[in-house]
Parts: sequence; structure tokens; C-alpha cells
Amino acid sequence: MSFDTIVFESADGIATIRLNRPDSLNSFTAGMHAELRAAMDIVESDASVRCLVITGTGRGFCAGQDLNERDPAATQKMDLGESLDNNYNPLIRRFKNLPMPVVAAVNGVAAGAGASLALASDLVLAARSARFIQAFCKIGLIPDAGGTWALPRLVGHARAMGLALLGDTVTAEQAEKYGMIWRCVDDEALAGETAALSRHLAAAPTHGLGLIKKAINASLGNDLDTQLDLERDLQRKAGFSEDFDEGVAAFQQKRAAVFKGR
Ligand code: T3D
Repeated sequence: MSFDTIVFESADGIATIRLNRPDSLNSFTAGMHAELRAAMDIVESDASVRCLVITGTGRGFCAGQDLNERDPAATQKMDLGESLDNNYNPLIRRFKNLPMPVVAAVNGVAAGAGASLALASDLVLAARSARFIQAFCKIGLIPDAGGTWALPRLVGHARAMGLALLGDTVTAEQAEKYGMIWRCVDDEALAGETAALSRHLAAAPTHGLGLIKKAINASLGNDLDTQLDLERDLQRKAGFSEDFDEGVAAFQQKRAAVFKGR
């Protein structure tokens, strides 16, 4: 399927969505949201996909909402709650609920909802020259697309509040130190590191990884008893998977496991 605002590729168990509006730092338009919905439909319905990578073209990852789609002089004000309901929130939910790892390869600046999209991914690799900016406060908005959920969980209350209220630039190195992202890598290493990580994940026991994702995402909202019950329920499912049988058999036979992802 060909798209105008994104590039979608799928091979060897890895689906890649590359935001592709480099002249405006891959900012989101209504058209891009529609294409992202279509790409996510493919990812969710193709059983051969075992890892999703999101990245950007050019010098930006994503600069959030395309502000040229907003008209400050409009007499009929746009309802931004509707924009979140229709576009941003479903996308973030789909990333979170996807039963496989989502890797963000942050190749450049991630601002506004672009930063939120990166932080909604399961593992974030960022090029050393990339930066994260909670740009919302500079235009009278609040961090959205899951930003107010992710930030305090990743960096703690004090830093989340500072970043959200001030909109300071966080370099990729700082982001790694803060625990906001998985790793910062040299710019020229980003593509290779992303390929190696996504290949590793696509060959792993995907069903189990999907359950791990569910458990970790639920944990900060649960008390210990609830989380223990959830672990029991998810482990029950994991224990019935073909990949668990393969993992144990490979261990016993002292050979590399070949997981099918189910
Ligand atoms: O509205 C709703 O639906 C609610 C949801 C909102 C979600 C949000 O994301 S709100 C936040 C929106 N994003 C921003 O406020 C960020 C705006 N951009 C910037 O602050 C800066 O561009 C950056 C800090 C991201 C990067 O700065 P810099 O100096 O590296 O690049 P630049 O020169 O500012 O940008 C390069 C080009 O991209 C430039 O176009 P030009 O002049 O070369 O033709 C710039 O206008 C364009 N661009 C960057 N961000 C956006 C954009 N065009 C449209 N919308 C953008 N968000």
C-alpha cells in the first residue's frame, strides 16, 4: 500500500512506519492520522508482524500537530478535545495495546505530540543529536497524546512538572540519564542499532513479550495484590503458548530456540 505522508514497509516480521513530511519536521496532519490508522490496521491484522518500528524522515522525528492546520483567526473555534478523541488518543491506545514491542527510532527533534508518540513506544532509541521538547506550554496547551501519563512515570513528578511547565529542550543524552528513553546512540549508529534491536525482538517469543508489555504498563496503577493476580493470569496464558514449550525444549536440548511468536 502506498501513502503520501508516511512510508510503510513490512519485512522479516518487522513493520516500519516512517513519518514522511520532512519539510515540516513530520508534524501530524489529519491526512497523516488517516494514513497512520490504515498502517496500524495492517500491522494489527498481519500475524507475521512481530515488531513495529516508528521513525521519521529527514532531520526531525515529529514536531507534533501541524500548526498550519490550526487557524487562530477562525470565528468558530476548533474543539481540540475532538482532535484528541478522533486522532491522537486512538493512536496512542493502539501503540500501548499492540501485542508486540514498539520501537521508536528518534532520528531528530521530537516535540509536542511527537515527543508523546515516542514516549508511548516500548523502547526508545534516540540519535545523540535528537531532542525532546514538551512544546505545548509555549502555545497555551497541555501535554497530550499520553504525555501527562508517560512523563511522571518515566522521569518522576518534579522533572515532569518542570519539563511540562517550561518546555525546556531535553537532549537525547539527558533523556537517557533521566530514564525517559532506553538508549541514546551516535547518529550514524541509529539505523544499525534499530535494525539489530528490531530483528532481536521479531525473533523473540512475541506472545510472551506482548504479555510482559501488558503487565509492566498496568503495574504503576495497581497495588501489589492486584498485580500479583494479573501476573498469575498472564503467566497462565504464557504457559499455554507454543513459544514456552519451545523455550524449555531448546534449553533442555542445549540449542538455540526458534520462536514462532505464538
Ligand atoms: O491541535 C490539536 O489537535 C491538539 C493537539 C496538539 C498536539 C501538539 O503536538 S501541540 C504542539 C505542536 N508543536 C509545536 O508547538 C512545535 C512547533 N515547532 C517548534 O517549536 C520547532 O519547529 C522545533 C523546536 C520542533 C524545531 O525547531 P527548529 O529550529 O529545529 O526547526 P524550525 O525551523 O522551527 O522548523 C523547520 C520547519 O518545520 C519550519 O518550516 P519552514 O519555515 O522551513 O517552512 C517550521 O515552520 C516547520 N515546523 C516545525 N514544527 C511545525 C512546523 N510546521 C507546522 N507545524 C509544526 N508543529
